[in-house]
Amino acid sequence: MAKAALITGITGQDGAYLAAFLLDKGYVVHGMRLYEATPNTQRLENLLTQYPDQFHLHYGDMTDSGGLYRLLAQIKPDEIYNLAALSHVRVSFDLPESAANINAMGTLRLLEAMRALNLNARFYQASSSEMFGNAPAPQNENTPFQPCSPYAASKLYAYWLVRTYRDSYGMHASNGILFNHESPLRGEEFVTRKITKAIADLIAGKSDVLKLGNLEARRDWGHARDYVEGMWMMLQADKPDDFVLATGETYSVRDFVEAAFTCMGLPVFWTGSGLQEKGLCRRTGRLLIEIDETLFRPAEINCLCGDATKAKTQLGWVPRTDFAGLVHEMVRADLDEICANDVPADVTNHVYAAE
Ligand code: NAP
Ligand code: F7E
Repeated sequence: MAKAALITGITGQDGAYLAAFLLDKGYVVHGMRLYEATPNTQRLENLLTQYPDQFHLHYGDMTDSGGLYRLLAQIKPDEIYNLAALSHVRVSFDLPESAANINAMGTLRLLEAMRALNLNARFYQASSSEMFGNAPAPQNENTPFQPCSPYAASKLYAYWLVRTYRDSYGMHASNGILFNHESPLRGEEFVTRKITKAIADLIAGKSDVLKLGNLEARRDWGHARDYVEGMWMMLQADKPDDFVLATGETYSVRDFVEAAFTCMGLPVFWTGSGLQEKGLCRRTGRLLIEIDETLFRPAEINCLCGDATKAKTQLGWVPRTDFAGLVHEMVRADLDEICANDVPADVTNHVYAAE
């Protein structure tokens, strides 16, 4: 019989990639979505059409214990992937109680529902490299955690709960400590997608200047497609455990900006410093990037760079997409989308010729 998986946070970036991956493997996939007056299922439309009998959506909320309990009782999944979260670090400073309620208490509610139902499902927890804070790089499973945002603190609570429930109740519950992973489906409020979308908008004449915060922060950026495979691998292992998934390479936001603009034939040069710094097109002198003080965070993580040796040796996981490939795929996807709609053919031709 086909395995059944429940994915919380199905409408997010990882939810879409993981659903596609599991459906392709023959799973029956149940996705939990928030109730929204205007449905938020754009990332899933193709899958819903392609797998009408295999893919099902249900309302649910990580802050609603009864709903979670009833959903688990109804579906009785073999595997649970807990991806739901208030996942934006900057926003977690504005809504710290929501971050704790959804990310920390929500995980507790889900684990308690499993326990109350005596559900023998395998459990994946979306833990995060943010939990390392400014601990020295490279970070791995043995690096001490130093969370420095409400988001990271909430994720650390959930991380320890998973370990506690695994040790106390014998649950097959694993933490994936994932470093940043991006894709054309990344939310537009995260820096990589903000940049690639801005380039497409700029080329289409829909926007002018891209405003960014801290250009020096360094992140270990991989592709979401590779990382959802790692999530699945963790649940196929005989024993539950905790694994870092990362590429092992780190780049600054500035590096990402330069790579993305260069992809489209718009090489950047920088002038000025601090809040007065600006990025101009090296060919035309056109103003492309400005710094916006409001986009800085109350506390920043300077450098994340993961060591995924454990996942590579024990699970056989490998990230397949490198930084250049990721940047190119994201820029191209945003451009394709905007060019399909409303960019004059001469602009489109010019842009693709520059690739
Ligand atoms: P995302 O795009 O922000 O998706 C988050 C999902 O959670 C969305 O489907 C969202 O629903 C849902 N959600 C928010 N509040 C909820 C609630 N109260 N009840 C139920 N669902 C709720 O995040 P992602 O990038 O796919 O990441 C997936 C998970 O991995 C998250 O837990 C994130 O914290 C973690 N993570 C991500 C990364 C990364 O680089 N992407 C790295 C490490 C860990 P709406 O769409 O309706 O808002
Ligand atoms: O920021 C800097 C910002 O919001 C990356 C989440 O998926 O990964 C993600 O968290 C860096 C930060 O991602 C802007 O200060 C500069 O240093 O894209 P981000 P994040 O905070 O790393 C981790 C692993 C998760 O777990 C999270 O859920 O970019 N930055 N200028 C900016 N960031 C944003 N968003 N917008 C800017 O304009």
